[in-house]
Amino acid sequence: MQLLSAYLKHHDTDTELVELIEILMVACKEIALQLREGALAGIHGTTEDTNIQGETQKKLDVISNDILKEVLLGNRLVRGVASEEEDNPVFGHPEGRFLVTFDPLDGSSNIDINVSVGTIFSILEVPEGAGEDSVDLFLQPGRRQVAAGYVLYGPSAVLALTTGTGVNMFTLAHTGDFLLTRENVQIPHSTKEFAINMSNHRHWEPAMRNYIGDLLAGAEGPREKNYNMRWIASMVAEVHRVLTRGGIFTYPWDSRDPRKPGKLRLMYEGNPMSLLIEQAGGRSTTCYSDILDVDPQNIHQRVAVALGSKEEVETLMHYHQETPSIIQQ
Ligand code: P6P
Repeated sequence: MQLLSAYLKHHDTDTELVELIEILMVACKEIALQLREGALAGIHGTTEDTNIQGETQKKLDVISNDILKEVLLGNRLVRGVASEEEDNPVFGHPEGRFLVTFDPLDGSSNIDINVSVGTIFSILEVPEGAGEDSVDLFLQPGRRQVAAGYVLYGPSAVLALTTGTGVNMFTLAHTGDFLLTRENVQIPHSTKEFAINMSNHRHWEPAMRNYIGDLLAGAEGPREKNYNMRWIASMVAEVHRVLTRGGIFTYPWDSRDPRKPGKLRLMYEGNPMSLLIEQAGGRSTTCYSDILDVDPQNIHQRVAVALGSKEEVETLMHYHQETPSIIQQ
């Protein structure tokens, strides 16, 4: 079994990027340890605070965020970080080459019920000729990411990582090492499994209602096959399932708050997950266009997401091309 750092070096990964990924994993190992303690550590439950998203912060959201900030901002390679749990980016070394965005503990509403959660991360480079510390340094389209991945804290802790030449998975061993357990992950192009929060059905665009309705019609319907459904309410677990066996995961626009393009955040959920999915031969879109091409306007902006098996996502996009959108631009 190959160690993470040996694998990356063997594949000629930029040595400073390898160093950054290694320290990211130091933080994720600490988060995994805190999670393993569970209720014993007295860190379940919520704080009195809400984040910029208006979500009540779980104690472990804050703990995970602090671990990542401390480890990353303590390294000379890191110019700054942006987090779901921070109103604004936090800057570190003025000469730092990299910017890191992250959702420190995605799916944290699942912590108290002991269901899988994860850390999602995205690595960008400081643009050539960039000036002062500013949020603008981060506002780069997802195709500019130099690396992206997540650590899923499930029955085992698994890192899924891309540095732009495919997706590989590494499992955290009891020794504290991440060992290669899946190389060059490829998503099946077709699927019979979809993931969506069905309780929002009445709020979706007509195109999404038509698409899902045809999946539910099964073999007797226009798709001519029976589908299965999953919904874990942890994007990291959903994406891991899609990378592992195919499928489509979608959190589309809905009319509950028509001004919001979607629930999920572009810079530290949509973009990193989209790079992984594309690198594994899948497709990741807003339902209308590729997420990696979205031009970010603000660090916490939201995005509609439909990602997974290429043929299935392209079929969903076709439904959206055929039916006029009701979203006010
Ligand atoms: P809902 C978790 O809060 C999250 O951001 C994603 O991880 C997950 O896919 C989604 O929201 C779940 O949303 O509305 O089903 O609770």
